[in-house]
Amino acid sequence: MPKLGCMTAATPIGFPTLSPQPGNGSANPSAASQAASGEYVLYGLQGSGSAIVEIALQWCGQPYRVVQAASWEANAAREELRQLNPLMQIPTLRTPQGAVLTESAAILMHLGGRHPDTGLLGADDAQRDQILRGLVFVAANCYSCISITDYPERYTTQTDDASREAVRQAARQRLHLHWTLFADQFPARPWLSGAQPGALDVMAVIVSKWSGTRPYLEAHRPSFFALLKRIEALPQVAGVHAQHWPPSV
Ligand SMILES: N[C@@H](CCC(=O)N[C@@H](CS)C(=O)NCC(=O)O)C(=O)O
Repeated sequence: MPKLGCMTAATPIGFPTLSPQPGNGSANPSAASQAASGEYVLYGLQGSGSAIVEIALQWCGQPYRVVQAASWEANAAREELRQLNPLMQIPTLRTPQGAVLTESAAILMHLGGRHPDTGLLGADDAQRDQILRGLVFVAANCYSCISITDYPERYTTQTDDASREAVRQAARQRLHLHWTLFADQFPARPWLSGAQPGALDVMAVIVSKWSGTRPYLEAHRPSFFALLKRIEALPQVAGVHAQHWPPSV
């Protein structure tokens, strides 16, 4: 598997200290039996967008466990994921009440709304407006490009490698442009979410991990790149980040 976007890894992850861990996805109970488990159940994989939700769940002090699953990971949990989310995308989250939540931005809004004391959605209405705007910007304009760079064959009727690679490269350029527009429109004050870090910092720091975005930003928006490194080092972020992207030795 080429290391391009988020479809890169199969190492088990997600070992919060907040709840017992069941092991990997194939050993997990069925999706149906988890419905009233009293904890969040997160479908995800190392190096993927499920890191966004892990950070937020820990930030909110919510018990959860991770089911190792992804559309590209051929294990038993893959079918569970399909049942919950026919798009087969991660993160997919089952709430303690048994509801299914998909879309990382919506999950951040859910957790921030349920736990206002965490400040995930900012300290006041004006700040929240900008955080919600930023979350939708990243989901609509950046995360969506990752799907194209990972799966260019879905976005062209051409079947030859050169045509698919052309689609991938166009999406990659567009992704990098969208990040520069984001960096220019969402100033750090000193965090993307305002005086304190919050949901927009979490979304930006993870979605910028893929498809050459960080090297591009380092060259073209160095202060924004430095901000992302500061977000990575936050105590609310660093542990999950290191699990998903272990520091190279
Ligand atoms: N709109 C979704 C996108 C999620 C997404 O694209 N996840 C990737 C992993 S980082 C995925 O599961 N891709 C598999 C596929 O599309 O088959 C979100 O914002 O959460």
